[in-house]
Amino acid sequence: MDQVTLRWFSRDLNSRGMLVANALSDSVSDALMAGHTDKLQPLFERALQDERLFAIGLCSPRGELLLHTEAFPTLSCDAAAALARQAEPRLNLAGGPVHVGVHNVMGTPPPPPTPEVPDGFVGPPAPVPAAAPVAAAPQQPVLAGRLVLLHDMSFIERRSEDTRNYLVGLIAGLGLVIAVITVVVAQLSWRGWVNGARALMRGEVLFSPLPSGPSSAPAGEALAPELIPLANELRNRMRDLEDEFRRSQGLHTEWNAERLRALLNTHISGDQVIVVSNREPYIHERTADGVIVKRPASGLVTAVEPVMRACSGTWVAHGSGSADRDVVDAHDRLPVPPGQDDYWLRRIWLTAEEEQGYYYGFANEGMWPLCHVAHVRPVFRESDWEAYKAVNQRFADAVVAEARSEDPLVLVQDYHFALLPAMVREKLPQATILTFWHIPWPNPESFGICPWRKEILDGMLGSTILGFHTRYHCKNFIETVDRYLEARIEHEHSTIAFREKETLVESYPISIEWPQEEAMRNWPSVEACRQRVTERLGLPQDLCLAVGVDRFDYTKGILERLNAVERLLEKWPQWIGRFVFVQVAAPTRSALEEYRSFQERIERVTARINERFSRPGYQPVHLLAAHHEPDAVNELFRAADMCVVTSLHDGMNLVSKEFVAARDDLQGVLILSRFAGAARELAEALIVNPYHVEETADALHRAASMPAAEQRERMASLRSTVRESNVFRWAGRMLLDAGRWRLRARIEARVRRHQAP
Ligand code: ADQ
Repeated sequence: MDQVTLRWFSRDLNSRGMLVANALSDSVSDALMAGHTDKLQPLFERALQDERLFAIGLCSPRGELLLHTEAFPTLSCDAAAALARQAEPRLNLAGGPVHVGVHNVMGTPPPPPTPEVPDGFVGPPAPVPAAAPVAAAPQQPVLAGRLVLLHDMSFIERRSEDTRNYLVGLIAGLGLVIAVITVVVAQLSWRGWVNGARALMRGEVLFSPLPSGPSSAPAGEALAPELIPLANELRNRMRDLEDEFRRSQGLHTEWNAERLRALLNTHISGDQVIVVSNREPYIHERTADGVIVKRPASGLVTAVEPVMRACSGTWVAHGSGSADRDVVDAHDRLPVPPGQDDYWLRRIWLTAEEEQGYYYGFANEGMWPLCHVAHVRPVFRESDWEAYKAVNQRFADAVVAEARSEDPLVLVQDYHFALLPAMVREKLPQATILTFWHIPWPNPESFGICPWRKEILDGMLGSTILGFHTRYHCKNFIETVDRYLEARIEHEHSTIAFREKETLVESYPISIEWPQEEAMRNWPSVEACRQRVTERLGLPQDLCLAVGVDRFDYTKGILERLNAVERLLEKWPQWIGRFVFVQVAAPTRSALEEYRSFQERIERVTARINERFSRPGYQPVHLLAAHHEPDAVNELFRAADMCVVTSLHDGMNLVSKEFVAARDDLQGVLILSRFAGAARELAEALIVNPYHVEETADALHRAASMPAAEQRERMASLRSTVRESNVFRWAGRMLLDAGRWRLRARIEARVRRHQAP
């Protein structure tokens, strides 16, 4: 029993004792005054029926123990009084402690007896002393005795024990309830934390702005409020690290127009840059409204145009527009882009026969299917070959005519000009000729079917540097040279020595120009794009929109894509009415039977699918066989839920990169053929084998059902790849190699001059 409890109970017992003493005091005082204390014994015994009263003793005012109950210990009245005065009036007995209380009992002594008057005495009344009261005054109470009350204290221990047990039980119960509540609350907030932490780990809230409201966060993945400061902190830290990394890398990571220009000024300073391609970057067409300027749907143009704007050279290309001749000067030149005049476009005019033989015939019926191995047989006609040679020579002559020095930097584009490098080299031996092959290079067996394989390889090896999109294509080319030419190959340096000249064979994955911040700010929002596209095509708003953007070319896998859409609707009928595929296809090479029949076949398959799955107000496939301006293509990319690229074979494929660049909202899924060069860089796309209809249909289903968070994660990674590996990097790496090569060539020439007798 602790001191506090004891003191508390002592006070309680004192008050109880007073009550008992008060109750007994009248009887006790009467008995004492009357001197009949023996009558008190039964009274005391009755009082002891209160279980807490242990014994009662009665003391005289002089301290003699007059009376006591049976259990009263050997305790004198003085000792009891001394104990009772203590702060803890306790007396330890064999049976346990007792509380000692001593209470005064006051009594009024009986009045003194009045003098007796004899019977019959009549006389005058006795004189009353002046001081004596008239009537008998009441007696003052005097101490009649003291009650000694001994209270059993064992009940305090019992009570204390009970209280302790009760308290322990209460605390245990409370603890249990609190624990249960804590577990429930913790469970709930832990889930929030875990989801938030997961989102953090996935980098969602680090790469994208924090969700502004519940609706903007993917279901169940809102960041717990307590994680927001952590996310901010992490994001800032990541930004710092990124900046630090960039700084530590200096200029070597970020490629942009300025850096390319700086490189041209340092490594190729004062050197003239001439680009040669079949397709011109701007086509002037005569229409009913006058002359209009069009940009062709061409990956090559998309890639090379920003380079030319950066280096202000001359671009030699076939003038194919109906109004092209009307806008050039006396030297068949005009400054472009219209209104900006960054570089010169030199147009070459071809007759219909020349175009037929060189372009449609040898290039597109021969070389294109030969290099793509897309199960369309190449056609090799002698007349086409002759035209090809003649046109290559004409372009080579134009390059030589445009050259202002004996060593210009000539950038030859694509399979239309396989012979041109050697032709230019013949006239300008000091020129640095950089040939980029935009399409794949097949294995030696496939290439071997070309009747003029040696001439083609010979012509290409006139290049100083020969670029392909991938190492795989480089390897195929080197093996092909090894098979068909007598050349010295240095695999370690990836060079081929042929006819006393060396050619470096290197991979330069092409890309797009990453959109400028300002341009991106001016883009209509994704929601606005969606609204415009759905309104224009009469589509419901809440649908899954897949898009394909290509030239109408059999290598692009448009047929395989349509088959996959059909299979999707068969296999997952829940998508009928909710999945729409929009294929934008720019007619191309329509003069060729293969292309015309391909387009007709696509139209037939589209009609078949629409017949099978159309419902009132719903048509699953929309085929837009038309050229679209870049803004319209961008709008479509931004409106879509996925972009489908299923090329059967593609050098790189820029559509996939343009789609990624368009999605600054980090949404949208890219489905990409493993046979496109881009698949080597864009690993976070859903990579498919387009020949496998089932696999492609499954990918469509997966893309259509992909959670927003996964889309964000994949898209963020894709975007950082495309942003870094942009077209300036492609051009910059080639030009750096060219610059090194030129430096080496100049040093060698100087050494030779010194050595000359
Ligand atoms: P292409 O075969 O033309 O290019 P791709 O790389 O996809 O293929 O580029 C096509 C370009 O044309 C893109 O910029 C795209 O936006 C545009 N385009 C496509 N369809 C269009 C349409 N209907 N309307 C408007 N624009 C459209 C070749 C090789 C590729 C290689 C490029 C660059 O075949 O493998 O990536 O050169 O080297």
